[in-house]
Amino acid sequence: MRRVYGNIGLVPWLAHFVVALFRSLTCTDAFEVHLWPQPQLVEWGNGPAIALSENFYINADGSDVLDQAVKRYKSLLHRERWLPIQSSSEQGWSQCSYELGSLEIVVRDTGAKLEHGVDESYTIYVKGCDAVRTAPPTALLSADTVWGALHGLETFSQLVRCRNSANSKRFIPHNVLINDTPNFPHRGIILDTSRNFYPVDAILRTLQAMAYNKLNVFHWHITDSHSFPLELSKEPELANLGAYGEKERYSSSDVRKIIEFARLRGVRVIPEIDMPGHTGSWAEAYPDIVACHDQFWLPPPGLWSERFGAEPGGVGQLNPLRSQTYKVVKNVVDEVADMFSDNFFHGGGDEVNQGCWNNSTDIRDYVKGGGTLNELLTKFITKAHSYITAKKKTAIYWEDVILSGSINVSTLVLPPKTTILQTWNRGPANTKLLTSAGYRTIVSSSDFFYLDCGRGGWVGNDSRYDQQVDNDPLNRVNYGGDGGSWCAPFKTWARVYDYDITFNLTSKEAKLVLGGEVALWSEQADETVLDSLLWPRSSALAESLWSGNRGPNGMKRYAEALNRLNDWRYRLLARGINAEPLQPYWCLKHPG
Ligand code: CP6
Repeated sequence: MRRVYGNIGLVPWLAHFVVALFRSLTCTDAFEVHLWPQPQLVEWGNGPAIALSENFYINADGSDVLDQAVKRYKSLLHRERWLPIQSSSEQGWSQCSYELGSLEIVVRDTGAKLEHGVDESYTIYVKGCDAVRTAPPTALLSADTVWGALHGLETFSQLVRCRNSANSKRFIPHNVLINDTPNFPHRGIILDTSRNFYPVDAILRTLQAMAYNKLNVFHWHITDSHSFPLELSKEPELANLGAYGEKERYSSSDVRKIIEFARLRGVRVIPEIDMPGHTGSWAEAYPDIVACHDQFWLPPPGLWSERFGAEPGGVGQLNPLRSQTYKVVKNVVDEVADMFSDNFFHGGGDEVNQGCWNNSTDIRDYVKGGGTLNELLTKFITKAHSYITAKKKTAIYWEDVILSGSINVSTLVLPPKTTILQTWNRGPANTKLLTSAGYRTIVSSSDFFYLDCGRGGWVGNDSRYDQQVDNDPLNRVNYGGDGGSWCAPFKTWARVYDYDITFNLTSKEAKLVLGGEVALWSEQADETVLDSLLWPRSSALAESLWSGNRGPNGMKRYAEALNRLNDWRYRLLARGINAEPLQPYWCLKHPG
């Protein structure tokens, strides 16, 4: 990856400081626009606001992706007459006597493929309307790749606003220079479409919202124990019997549509087939290859600890001793690898549970004969990994393949260092373990990035109310025995925003952190709550991974972020994304 703007750490801060000082001496503050995520470097110039001409157009050539993006943004710019939520004063407004006729886009390499590490940088320069005002203003967006140009178009759209509610004319601020590139190449969302089904258009809407936020990875947790919603021609019975119904499944043309919609917006789609754990749904078609698939259960009687000796993990795990297992797994991996164009493939590997495997007689015999469960997991992952690499894909696994609560760590599978591991337990401690072991790492810490947390499970322990509520653990709400949003507390936007995914790492270790993903596990979610669970908290991740938004002393600037995020939330609403509010509206009307 070519880094265009080398030292992006200090330069923008110096620039911000100088520009802020300068701005305070001019009377241009009334013309405020809010950008999200905050670009690395913005220089707000000094000068009059520039109106966009009514037949404003965008000029670009060369690529299909860019042509389509130009159409979308032309229409968005035409439709969206944004007035910032907190904008009231028009003091200090002055207006350029020329209008801005067009935005010119120049892309150096229109052929760059959308893949991990592709250059996403862009530069915007709106200039003209100087004191002399002798020539019409111009706007230029330049980028190395179309993927950078897409981000630039999004930023450009956020620069455009109205002056007041009485006038729908669009304006762009004075002389603006923006130099932008992300801090982390991998910025994503995990969506679990197994516990509850999401229609295709809910996924498309999510991809559109991701593009607005410059998020670039849709990690699609397609299958799990509860349902198998993916149609596969090599294994049709998996969805025929494992999906919730005729309509609750994705056809190959649905998948193509999702991937192409995402690609046109600069978003990669990474499929996850979770295995060997979390495969109960496979048993509808193949009961013989799935251990403990009959362990879906209703409480009470029996606690999880009595059944499995641990908290619930998966119910239904592929049996690594059956040769049929590998036939099915190879068919699934081969077809999914061909369906999805991205060269990353997520092979799952989380929460493998000893108790479940012990449930199978052949596994019990194997263990009696001196075999260990770790060997079984190693055998499974090694084989499945060879199917993934045979398709020229880079495998991602959950960290559990080397660190596990229920299986002894020291003897666990050691995948090759080309593999990427995704952490979800123990916050920074596990990121440290994975990166110090030399693995490239994606951070999805459940303590910070699990968007389903704090809404689920059972009554919960609160000793103040022991007399008033029934805290009997037997009464915990059941999810069918597999996983569950049992985490607490609810993760606020500020918590997502503030988490430093490279905390306590050496610079060598930090370089192995590719980025992060927030997760929406769907035991208690479907499309009715999708937008409000994802947004604007995923926007907080988006900015944190894009520019970090850190001050010179390393601290986050919540007050500043809050204003912008409030405005961004309302702008997302206007764009059709049902993002939840951050505050009472009153606070927005009484700033400061
Ligand atoms: N499903 C799968 C889940 C979870 C995981 N994998 C999960 C575990 C704990 C919490 C939330 C979600 N429901 N397949 C873990 C990666 Cl708190």
